[in-house]
Amino acid sequence: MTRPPSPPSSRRGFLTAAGAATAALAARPVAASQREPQAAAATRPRPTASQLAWQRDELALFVHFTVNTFTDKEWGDGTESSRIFDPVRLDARQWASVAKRGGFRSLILTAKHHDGFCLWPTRTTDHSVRSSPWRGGSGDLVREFIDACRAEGLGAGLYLSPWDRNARSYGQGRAYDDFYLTQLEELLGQYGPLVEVWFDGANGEGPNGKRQAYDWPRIHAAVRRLQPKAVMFSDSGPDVRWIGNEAGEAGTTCWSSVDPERVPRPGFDAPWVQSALMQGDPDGTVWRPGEADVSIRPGWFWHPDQDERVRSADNLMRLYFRSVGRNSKLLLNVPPTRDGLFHDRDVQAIESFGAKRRALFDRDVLAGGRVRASGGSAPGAVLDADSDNHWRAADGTTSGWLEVELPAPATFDTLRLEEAIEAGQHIANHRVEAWRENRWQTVAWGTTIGNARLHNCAPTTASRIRVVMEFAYDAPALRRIAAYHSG
Ligand code: FUL
Repeated sequence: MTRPPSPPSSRRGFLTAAGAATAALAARPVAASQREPQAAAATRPRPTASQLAWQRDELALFVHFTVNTFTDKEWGDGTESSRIFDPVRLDARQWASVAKRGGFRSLILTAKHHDGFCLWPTRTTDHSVRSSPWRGGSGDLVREFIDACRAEGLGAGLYLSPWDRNARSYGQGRAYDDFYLTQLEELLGQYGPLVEVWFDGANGEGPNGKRQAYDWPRIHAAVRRLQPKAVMFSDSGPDVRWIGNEAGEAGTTCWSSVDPERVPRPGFDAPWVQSALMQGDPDGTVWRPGEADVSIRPGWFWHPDQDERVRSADNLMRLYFRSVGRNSKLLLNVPPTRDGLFHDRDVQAIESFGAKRRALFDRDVLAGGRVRASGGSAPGAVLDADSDNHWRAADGTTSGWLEVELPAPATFDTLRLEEAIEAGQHIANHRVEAWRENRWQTVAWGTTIGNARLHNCAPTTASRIRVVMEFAYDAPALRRIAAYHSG
């Protein structure tokens, strides 16, 4: 969520460095005595059905495409001619089928970026595909995109930049609000159900040198009215929050609850914003899980000189561990080329990322084990991948453990834990131990779990492993414990 005047690259660099420092701090174990729960258990926030489904999808693909693709820029200034937009081989079905093969469950398209060029034939301006040579001026890229997502059974989302460097009314208050709302209503009303609406925080000057104060309450109300099941993304939600950096990394401690006062609106800047977004707040009053957006290339848009700088599949696996594996959702940007297709290198990286993930998580070595727990109900549910059931410690407890005993020793180097977050996120620390040399040895540990927590650990062979949770804000509940071997 880059904001002017900082150029995107410098902000990204700053955030990455700061992220490392935050992660180091957060890695310290939380002493139970230092954190007393402030929200009573019954009032702790919990996800809506849409927020839960959104997070369980884990992976979404971002598609940045506009006149910038043809001018080799990251931010257009709004003076670009529509005539330059001509992606002669454009095929949104390629985008969706690559996404599908890579294991992504939805795609989000920049229907309008800061330059104001609209990828659908809007009634609000001539600055759109209608005045471009593409499809003879009769194309609708949003329609093609949505049809392609549907054909693959994937969710579709749209990005409509509030900052518009082309619109004459930008910066004039109500006149631009009306213009923006009409665009939003076209997008939300004409293309069927959307899973996500993406609001960028950038708020620069328009063609008349003025800045617009966006009417967020009106914007949010329109989305709720027209797309009640879609989640709204921005720095400050209301449904899902930016993770605080463009490196695709959640904090090693990451709560889905937040204190809404700390980041009150999109584009808000203050020294605490990054850590508030990366880590969330265990005492937060609002459920607002994090989305980690990052590009597969250095830029958000395609630039010919970045074809050699596409992230590798291993790099994407690392990102997966640092986003999805830290209770966040990964939104990975893949920018189409001037042809309107993903570049071969990007396609290869996405497909091989998909293959690597499938191979790593193919066989849970704990399957078939026996589970005992410190108390509570249904411990065996944590080994059942096909069930939505979960183990929950007895009411009133704020700690617990689960032990899995296998018929024969198994080797693993990767762990996946899932908290049953339907009733909120409560677990503040956890440790995974293996019984070796006649004692429990810690193989991995951390703070929050949330929707998913992934750990790499040294290759370990054992027939008994246990997960210990020393402090939770309410009875700990786990949906899944799984272990895998990458070898
Ligand atoms: C930022 C924008 O300025 C970038 O161009 C990009 O769209 C990124 C995802 O968000 O705020």
